[in-house]
Amino acid sequence: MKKPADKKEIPLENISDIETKKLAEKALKEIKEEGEIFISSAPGRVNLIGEHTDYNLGLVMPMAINLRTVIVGRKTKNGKIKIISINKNEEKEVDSDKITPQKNWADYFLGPIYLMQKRYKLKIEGLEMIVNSSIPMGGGLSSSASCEISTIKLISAMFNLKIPPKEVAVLGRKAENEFVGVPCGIMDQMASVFGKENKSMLVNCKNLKVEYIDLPENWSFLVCDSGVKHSLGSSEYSKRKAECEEALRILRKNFGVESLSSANIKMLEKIKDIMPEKIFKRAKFVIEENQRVKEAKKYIKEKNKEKIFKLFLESQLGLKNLYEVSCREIDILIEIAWSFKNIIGARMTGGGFGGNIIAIVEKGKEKEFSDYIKEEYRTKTGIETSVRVVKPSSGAWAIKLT
Ligand code: GAF
Repeated sequence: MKKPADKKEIPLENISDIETKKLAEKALKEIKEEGEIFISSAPGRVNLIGEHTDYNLGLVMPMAINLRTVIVGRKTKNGKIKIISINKNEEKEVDSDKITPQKNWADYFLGPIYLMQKRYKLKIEGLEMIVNSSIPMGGGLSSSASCEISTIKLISAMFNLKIPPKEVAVLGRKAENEFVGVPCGIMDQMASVFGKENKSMLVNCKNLKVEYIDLPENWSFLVCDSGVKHSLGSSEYSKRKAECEEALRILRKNFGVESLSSANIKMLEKIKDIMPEKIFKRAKFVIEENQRVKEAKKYIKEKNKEKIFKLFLESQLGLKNLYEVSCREIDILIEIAWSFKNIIGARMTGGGFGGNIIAIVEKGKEKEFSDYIKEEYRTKTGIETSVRVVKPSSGAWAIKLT
């Protein structure tokens, strides 16, 4: 093995994305040997609107953001898969022919590798992967999906696999559902694969069709972290999913619909009396939220700030009162955002029970908004919020570096 001092500089000039470059520079310092080195980069996302509709085969409107998970990696011959996390300052190693869930952060990388070994009959002798991410973990900005998608892209580049983009997203979700054990929908993986600069996406989760929506140039997108992630999040997520299945069972029996997203409010009202109240509330939220995504597309195109404000507000109130996935801290943070005089729209983003809110303000108002929400949130809760301006960004990719 060569000493680090003897190592050649690895060229990064072909990488135009500044965030990736920054993350890669640090990761490359950990590569111990020269030879073929590959790099992958996958974004996190914010969901503008369409929450908890993905696993109901409905519509979502995420945008990929300029926070990314970068992996640099190389093939080895020692029969081991070694993953080094710069963020955690930890490394994990498993036998490459005996990958099983480790019940820790490594599973977001091992899951996709395991599935790819099986599906594409890959012979992996060994791998070394160094991961560096700027997506906060557990903040509802899809750090897990970005790890899965970055891994799939990296392995595809290394083994010269041409996997169609939708299959990449499906594989990422499968890894999370079956290997990590989280019953998520497909939104986050779709956003990480299909992101585009300056655009959000309208994804139909039934057929995985993606339509790109131009975002007004003078709108700025900010994420504000509530600073909490309530542990009941994952168990409540599974409960909501089961409640939606129960609502669908009753709706299907009466109207033959194939998903909650193909039902409507009239149908729901007709069977209100035979549906438990909680199940009714969950179904009402999903049906209305799906409708809001369609309206959001129209109002974004029209740059109609008042209508967007109202839609985001109704989405948030539905998440709080009907779907019951908000929490005290998010409610406070949102109320503060809504009270900012130049706000265009604000709502929680992601699964709920903490994490981040997304707020839209006009360009030039970012600092004023950030100072305002930080100060007010500190006064009301004693918690510091971190505010980040995020930009709609491109989806995942991978290349051979050397
Ligand atoms: C999480 C899940 F991973 C997504 O699939 C989605 O259901 C979201 O919560 C809620 O809209 O991010």
